Amino acid sequence: MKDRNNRILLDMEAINAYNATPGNGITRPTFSPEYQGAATYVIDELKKIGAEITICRAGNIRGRLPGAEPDAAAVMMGSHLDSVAHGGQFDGVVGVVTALEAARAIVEGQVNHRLPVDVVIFAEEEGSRFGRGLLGSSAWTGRVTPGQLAAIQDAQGISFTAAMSNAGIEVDDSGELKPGDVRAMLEVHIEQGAVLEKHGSRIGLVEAIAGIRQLNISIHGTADHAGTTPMADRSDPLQAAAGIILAIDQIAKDSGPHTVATVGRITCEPAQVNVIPGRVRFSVDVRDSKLKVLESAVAAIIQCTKTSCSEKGLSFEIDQLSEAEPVTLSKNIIDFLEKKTRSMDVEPHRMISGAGHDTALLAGLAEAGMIFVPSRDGLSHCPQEYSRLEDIALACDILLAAVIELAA
Ligand code: HGY
Ligand code: MN
Ligand code: MN
Repeated sequence: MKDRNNRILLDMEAINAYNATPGNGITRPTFSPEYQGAATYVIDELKKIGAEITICRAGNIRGRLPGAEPDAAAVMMGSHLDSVAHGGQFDGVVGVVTALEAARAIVEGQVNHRLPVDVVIFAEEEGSRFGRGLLGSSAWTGRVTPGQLAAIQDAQGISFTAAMSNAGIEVDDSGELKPGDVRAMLEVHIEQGAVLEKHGSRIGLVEAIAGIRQLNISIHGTADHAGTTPMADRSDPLQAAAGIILAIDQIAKDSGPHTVATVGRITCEPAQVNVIPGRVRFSVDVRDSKLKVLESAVAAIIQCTKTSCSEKGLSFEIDQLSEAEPVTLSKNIIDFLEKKTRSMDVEPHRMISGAGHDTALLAGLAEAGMIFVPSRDGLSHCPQEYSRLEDIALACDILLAAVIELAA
């Protein structure tokens, strides 16, 4: 097996050994002991090749190869190590290990590069611990202020900054990334869908990343006795929620060919078999690559909630958990990556990403591109997630060739 393939495999195995749910998918919440173990492994590997490590106030890790002009705008590559609960072994990890391996190749090959080359690990990409996705990259690019970051808490009431200090993380770069700091951002990621497989392509080049709105809808009724309360006398928020959730499915189908909406979490209080619920809360994740379509789908969901609750005499609140605008990635970078891919006798497939990525935030201040590898059966965010090592290694070769040329 090619040395590169072998090292990528060993890196992925080493990272995924840090897992809170062995045998039941990967669970690696940001700043958890498992996360710290995985991050420390990558940091140690970066230190072995002489990279300078800094950690910013939002927990993003950067390993820098300074280059001939260490103060110039850097070529950045990387992804994330946090996971959803019971997720897969490849989401985020593939982008980190290919960046690590490309950095090794640059150092071992004594490649002269003018610009700094950064390997980055973005914190809290999934939002699984602190409830807001793309949090590390949003804070690093100034979309989340230090005050907002300090106020964000996990389900146990531990704040983001307290969780960092509890994990013993020392911040040594409180700066925000500014235009001019980054020459380009490249991220390798699994596709997490079935488009590449359907097209028989080994490599996807992302033209746009879908926008996301994540909401939390709370509906308040009256908890009451399940046996003595006639149906006509009930204020049952779960009945309203059920109707809204069904309507959300139809709203997405009616909004646009690529619109998707998901209710992934629902809680019912007091959650007793013989008690009519008093309160129901559920999440809504809405996405589309066109801002107008996304916004009209969200507006329709809000209107549906208003109408349903007023008809039933129920009160409600809607909180926005997170938002990311749809982003078009750099045509220059896509053309450039396409040329690099074709030089390796592989025909890439241009596509939209339905999944959100940290690269969307970096695209606001630098030319950005994403290289996708196929996901078997399109599965992701589940233990069955799988991508072929040879596709990951190919993506690494393309990443390496691109970074060497961009940093020259
Ligand atoms: O939810 C997403 O799109 C990504 O996996 N965080
Ligand atoms: Mn991911
Ligand atoms: Mn993910």
